[in-house]
Amino acid sequence: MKLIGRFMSPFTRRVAVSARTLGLEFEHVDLSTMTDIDEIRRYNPMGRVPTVVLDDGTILVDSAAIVDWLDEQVEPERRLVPVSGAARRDVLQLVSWATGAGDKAVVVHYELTRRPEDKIFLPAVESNVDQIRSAFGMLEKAAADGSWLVGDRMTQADIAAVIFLEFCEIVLADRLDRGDYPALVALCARAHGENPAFTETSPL
Ligand SMILES: N[C@@H](CCC(=O)N[C@@H](CS)C(=O)NCC(=O)O)C(=O)O
Repeated sequence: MKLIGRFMSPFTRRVAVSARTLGLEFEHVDLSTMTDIDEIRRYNPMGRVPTVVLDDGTILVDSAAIVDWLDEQVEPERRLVPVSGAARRDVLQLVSWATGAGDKAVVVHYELTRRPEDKIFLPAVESNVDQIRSAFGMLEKAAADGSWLVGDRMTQADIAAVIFLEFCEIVLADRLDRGDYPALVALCARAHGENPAFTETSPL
């Protein structure tokens, strides 16, 4: 399979880390929505990443649909989202806080980098940043006991929390204070220490 998108896109990076964690091979097609839009549209008419092209030519879009497909390629007990019950509910809920923060961070990033300077609307930026802080506040509470977010192994909740926090630290810079999220920062260190896919896909 091919994975289209740069690892600077946290949604693309989440797919890459998930695939590597599950031991699934992919060819990385390192295209940017800023500079390679025509090429991306050859795979995805909307020109968005991540886009996955399966070996039979099937196109998958949206990281949620893609990581769901990845999970289905492995035995139920290895899946990054537990198959049922409270653990599944909790993982999906925590992923939603993380991807919600990611959606807002992409909005802020585009507002600050893709608009003429005199058209940037700072009140909207600050309101989005507030929402991002609230989402990480929820994840910080879940991380407070110092272990994986749900159960005793890394799940999609940990992958999403780490990747979207690291993305926000890059694009929001001094608008996000990592000192406010010590448990999440510890989770990032643990994830990098136990799973090389995080460092191998680091956007920096
Ligand atoms: N909900 C989507 C969000 C993906 C997304 O926001 N991708 C951004 C890059 S990080 C993108 O393609 N931006 C270009 C555009 O939307 O036109 C997912 O989970 O895959």
